[in-house]
Order: sequence, then structure tokens, then C-alpha cells
Amino acid sequence: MDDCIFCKIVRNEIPNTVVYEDDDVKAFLDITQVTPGHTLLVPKKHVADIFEYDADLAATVFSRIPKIAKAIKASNPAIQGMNICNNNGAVAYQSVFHSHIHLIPRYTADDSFA
Ligand code: DGP
Repeated sequence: MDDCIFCKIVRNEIPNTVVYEDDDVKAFLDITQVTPGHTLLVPKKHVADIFEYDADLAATVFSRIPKIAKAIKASNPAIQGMNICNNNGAVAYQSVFHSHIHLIPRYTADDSFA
């Protein structure tokens, strides 16, 4: 997808901070940083949302979550928990239509509602 911002990040055509990468997925810091360390995990293959996944792609993408979540948590001893979420469709507040999973570290007494 030539005009997809996350495809451009996958291809390193725009600046990004990589958290994890392999042949099938890439994880990078979210530009908004809802909390410090807020990371997005995307399939390298362009799919708009969960409704375009098959079981193999779901297994590939979702199987990476524990490794990435543990790495984020290990990066900062102040991280006490993590919200992991995935918005699908504009009515569900998806704003970038290349499927992605948010990993949002949580800190004691942070005031984010994510
Ligand atoms: P969602 O609302 O679930 O579709 O989340 C999209 C996220 O993508 C949002 O938290 C901000 C992030 N985002 C948008 N544009 C960029 C970008 O150019 N770079 C990075 N790293 N993140 C972006």
C-alpha cells in the first residue's frame, strides 16, 4: 500500500523507533506515547483490521505479544502493568487502517485512561 503510513514505517520510508522486528511483524513506538513506552505491533503484510486476518496471520501476530510485552516491561522497572488493545473500524476509534495492536505500559498512579 503506497499511501499507508504503517506500510511506510515497515519499509523504513519514514522515521520510526523499532522495538522488535522479524520477517512477519514490526513493533515501533507510537508517536503519541499515551504512556512512556507505548508501542504498536503491526503485521508487515497490509491488512486493514482484524476482519481481514486469517488464523495463520492471527497466530503470527498475536504470538509475538508476550515477547514484546516482556521486553517493554524489562526496559523500565517503573512499569507495573500494560494495556494491550486493538481497535477495529472507525466506530471503534481506529484511526490508522493498517491493523495494529497497542501495548501501553502502565505506571503506578499514571493518569491515562487508555
Ligand atoms: P488507532 O487509533 O488505534 O488507529 O491508533 C493509531 C495510532 O497510530 C495512534 O496512537 C497514533 C499512531 N500513529 C499515527 N501516525 C503515526 C506515525 O506516523 N508514526 C507512529 N510511530 N505512530 C503513529
